[in-house]
Amino acid sequence: MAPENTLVYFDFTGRAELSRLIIKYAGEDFEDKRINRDEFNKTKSYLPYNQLPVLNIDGYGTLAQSLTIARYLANKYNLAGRTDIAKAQADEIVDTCDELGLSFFKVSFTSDPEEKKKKIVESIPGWKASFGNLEKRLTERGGQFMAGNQMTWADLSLYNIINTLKQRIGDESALKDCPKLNNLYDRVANTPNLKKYAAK
Ligand SMILES: N[C@@H](CCC(=O)N[C@@H](CS)C(=O)NCC(=O)O)C(=O)O
Repeated sequence: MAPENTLVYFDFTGRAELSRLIIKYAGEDFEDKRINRDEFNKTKSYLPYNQLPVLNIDGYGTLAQSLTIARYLANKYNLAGRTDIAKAQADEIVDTCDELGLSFFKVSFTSDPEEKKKKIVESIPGWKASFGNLEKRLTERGGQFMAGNQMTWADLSLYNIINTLKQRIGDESALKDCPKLNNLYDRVANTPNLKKYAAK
């Protein structure tokens, strides 16, 4: 049977990766459609906000906005949090990681490591403190999961931002004093579905 959902984005992690991780973690089948600039330019005017990502949902149509898509998928696959408070806790972490991700994205095209370091320090105020703050939040919430004492999309969002830090920024010093974040990252990375996905 053809996959029910098609997630459309460019061929990089960016604003689609959290949704990809949710779907992969849940072990669901979906089409991970990655298009190039030319294809994008041809379809742009048909997109709700002329931007990607979009999720084409069988029987509904097109859903836009990366965090809306990810939240929809988290709810669908029981990864949004069980209570109102757990959901809000998860949203808080996702928003924090999203903000960090945007700021990382802006500097990640600089290839010279020294130049990149300079840009990070100049343009991302308190970027190291952000990981310290997340470590503190995780500790306050029991040290195991970011929200509601169970795995949620907030943990996947943390995994995603740490991957961005490792792969695009190449400076992991911000995680030096964050044992709980590192431990959570390892637990998420070692889940069978995500291990398989990362190996690809
Ligand atoms: N708020 C939107 C932003 C989407 C966005 O900025 N998409 C970019 C790619 S990361 C895009 O489609 N750029 C192409 C363009 O605007 O021409 C979201 O979170 O989905």
